[in-house]
Amino acid sequence: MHLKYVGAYQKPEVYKQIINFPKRGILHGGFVPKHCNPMFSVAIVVNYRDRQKQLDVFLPYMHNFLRKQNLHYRIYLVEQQDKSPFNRGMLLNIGAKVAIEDKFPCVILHDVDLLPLDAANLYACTASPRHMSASIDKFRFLLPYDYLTGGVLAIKSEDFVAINGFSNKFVGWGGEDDNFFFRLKMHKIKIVRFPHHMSRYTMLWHKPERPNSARFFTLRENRQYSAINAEDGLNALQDVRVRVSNTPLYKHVKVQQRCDT
Ligand code: BGN
Repeated sequence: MHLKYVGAYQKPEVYKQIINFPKRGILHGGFVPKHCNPMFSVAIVVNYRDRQKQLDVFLPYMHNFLRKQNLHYRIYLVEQQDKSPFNRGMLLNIGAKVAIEDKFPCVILHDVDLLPLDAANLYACTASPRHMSASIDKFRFLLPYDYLTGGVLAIKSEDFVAINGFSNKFVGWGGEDDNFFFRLKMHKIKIVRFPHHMSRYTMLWHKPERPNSARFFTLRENRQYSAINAEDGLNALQDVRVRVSNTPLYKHVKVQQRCDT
């Protein structure tokens, strides 16, 4: 099939790398195909709190979807267990850190309310970070803006480390992904996308989150004093307690902030 890559949709170069994997065919929070050698090792890192109904749909759907792609993959469910405002950036930092310590060369940062609709949407990293959820039903399958990186993003672990992950300062809804784009830009890392018809997702319904009004300020501050980004991110996760356990369907990364208010 001839694919057209238009505008924000560029032809990506695929990044092939595997790591040692556990026994084939066995669920260990993930999967290794039985009948072929996988070309990709991928950690799916999911930020989560209190969305049991969505999780009950997400997990079986994703395992079915991913198993068909013949990948070596593992799902990391990163759960914020304290009552402080939700911190997506911090959770993704912690989940990615655990996955990178497990030697995964590629992390896919994934919201729990998004389900991929196209089998061709390969859950693997490209040479440049790939924004995977470019076409969501909630946004009438249109990309809201060109530099959006929220929803689902595949990024090589080395790039995630190079930009120091996400800021930990965006609490509540919004902004952390825009700052993430700014971090990529500062490091001259461009994002790519698969074509529209390979990037469709459906969003599971939930009550709208209340946007955090401080996000404008934090975004501006991080832009103005860009050195902040080097001190706030993957390298600044001291104030959290992290416990990791294994379940058949995911590796559970439980997060509790020490200064819980
Ligand atoms: C944007 C949010 C993103 C979110 C997308 C899609 C902000 C920052 C304001 C300048 N950005 O508006 O975080 O992923 O919508 O929902 O709120």
